[in-house]
Amino acid sequence: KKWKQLSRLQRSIILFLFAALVVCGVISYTSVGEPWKSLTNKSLDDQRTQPEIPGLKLANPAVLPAPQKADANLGDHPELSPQKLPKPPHVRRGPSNLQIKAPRRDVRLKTRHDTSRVVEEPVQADKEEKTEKSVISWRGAVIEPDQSTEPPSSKIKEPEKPSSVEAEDQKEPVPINERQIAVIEAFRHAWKGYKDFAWGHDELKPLSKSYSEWFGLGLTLIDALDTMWILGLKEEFEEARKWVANDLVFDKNVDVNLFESTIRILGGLLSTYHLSGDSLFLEKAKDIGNRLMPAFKTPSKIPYSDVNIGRGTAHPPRWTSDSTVAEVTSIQLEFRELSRLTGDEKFQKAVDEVMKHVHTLSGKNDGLVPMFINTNSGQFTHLGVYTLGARADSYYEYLLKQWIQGGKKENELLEDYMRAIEGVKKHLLQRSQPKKLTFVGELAHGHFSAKMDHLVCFLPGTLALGAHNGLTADHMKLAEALIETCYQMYAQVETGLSPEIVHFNLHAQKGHKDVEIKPADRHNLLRPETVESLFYMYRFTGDKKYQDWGWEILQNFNKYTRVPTGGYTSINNVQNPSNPEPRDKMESFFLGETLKYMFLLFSDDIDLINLDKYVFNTEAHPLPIWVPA
Ligand code: DMJ
Repeated sequence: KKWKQLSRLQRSIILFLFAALVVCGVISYTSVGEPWKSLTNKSLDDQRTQPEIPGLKLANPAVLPAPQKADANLGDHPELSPQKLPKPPHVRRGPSNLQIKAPRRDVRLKTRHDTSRVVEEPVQADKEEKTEKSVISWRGAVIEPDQSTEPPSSKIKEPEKPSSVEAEDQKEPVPINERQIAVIEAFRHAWKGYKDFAWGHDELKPLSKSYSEWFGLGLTLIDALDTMWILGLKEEFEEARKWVANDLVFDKNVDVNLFESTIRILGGLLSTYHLSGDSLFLEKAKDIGNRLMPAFKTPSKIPYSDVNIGRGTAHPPRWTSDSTVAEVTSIQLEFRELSRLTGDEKFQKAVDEVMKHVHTLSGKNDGLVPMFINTNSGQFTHLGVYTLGARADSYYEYLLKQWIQGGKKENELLEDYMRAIEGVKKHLLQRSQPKKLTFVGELAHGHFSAKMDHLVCFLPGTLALGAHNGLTADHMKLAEALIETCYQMYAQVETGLSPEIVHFNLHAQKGHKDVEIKPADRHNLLRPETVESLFYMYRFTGDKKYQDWGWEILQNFNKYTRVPTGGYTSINNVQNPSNPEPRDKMESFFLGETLKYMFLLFSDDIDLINLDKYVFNTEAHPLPIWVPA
């Protein structure tokens, strides 16, 4: 009745107000019912949930996805956690984190003992993409970051995000296979020994169930960090991370070898930082990097071999003022990367100066370098002896790898590398009898020696990497010939394991193989070089024989070097299968390199450390390639 009494205008106003109220109500209901709409407007920091690992730092809060609980439905293998599907970030800064990607599926082992089956678990991609939660995750490992990390500053130009990353994010990850599972099992066995008897110490002595110290810095643990990440061993990684956070102290009155601590500790920390995005590792890398710098305070700026990292003093070995050529020229990848990450140019400057100086030195023989260099004069010493083995090996490796790391612009490095390979062809290559294996010998004052260190077996992999990066196809041919030789260094021996050094027969003799072994050389230290090269060869050719050769080697390591109570041991005699004479030592590179390269060799996933994005240091720690702008 009252409504009818109202004028037309009054009725219209009331209707309008009512309509407005209805519209407002709908809007406010929508924003409560679909919380992601309002979340997207919040800052990333507001969206973060509490991290599970205290102190785990996020490398770059601005661009990495926020953490999410990742422990639902872990099944038999909580360590191989299912990965959630983070929305791929479109901009990446700071550490490359090129391996932090958004897999569309997770791979889990079905049971601990059933090694023959691998189960793929579909991830509800669409559903999860709608949530704003995500994890820093990569392969099997899922690590939840802390909120409070400063992004690493970088005055030096940062690498661009490789163009393939977006496409790669859409790819299905490749399931791990039986052979990779066998590597995980071997790693766990080695780790058990280290954990039970040598935790926090440098090396495991698996037979005496104790340890040895070299620098007293938990060398094996640090060397193994990125291997655990790559193998997806989350629990082991977290436990080791805790040790790094709470117990790794560099302020110690100890002498360390500059080269060994750079490639194993600095390299290991940097690569773990890149893979995990956890700034703890960058902080530790900065600390050790700074403490190693006194080594460069020499009259020639060629670094001393040893540094006291607590006192800040450095010195050459007691008996000489020489340093080893390989040692002073194989620390560059790590120090250059440290400069890029910290913005502090002093690290790169120091190591670049060494390379520039060595580039100009006389005493080379068609690009081949002597083994020693004097820290006072800066000149090569002990001229006339040339090898690709001990004391020179990684000089050649790092020429190529620095060139790749720097975006293939530093021509002097490439020139020196190309010249050196020509030098190898001209002076050091020969063929053995009866199998006509191509091998790399040594030259001493004009005399050729048919001696080849197992260390030289890095070369096929390096040659293949060069060819992959556009260098001459000849290098690939040579790589193919040399990897066959390295394999024969295993296959022609009674245990199927290579000795430290072989001598090749240059003349056919009845009943003699190509490979001869002297009693002093018949030990095996669980070295990685052949497996490393097999990995490169398989990546670049897809020829399964390289995987099969690596598989044979793994089985022989298991047969002759595995210690039942945990760990693997170096052996003294590869020629005696009934008593290989265990030496009671597991070198850190067995976990840092040998098992990592095994796992990668058996993988068919080229994005499992993509070689167009990463370059491995000489201790198998992957560092990002800086892509030119
Ligand atoms: C490792 O420390 C490195 O690979 C180095 O370049 C050579 N020696 C060992 C492994 O054999």
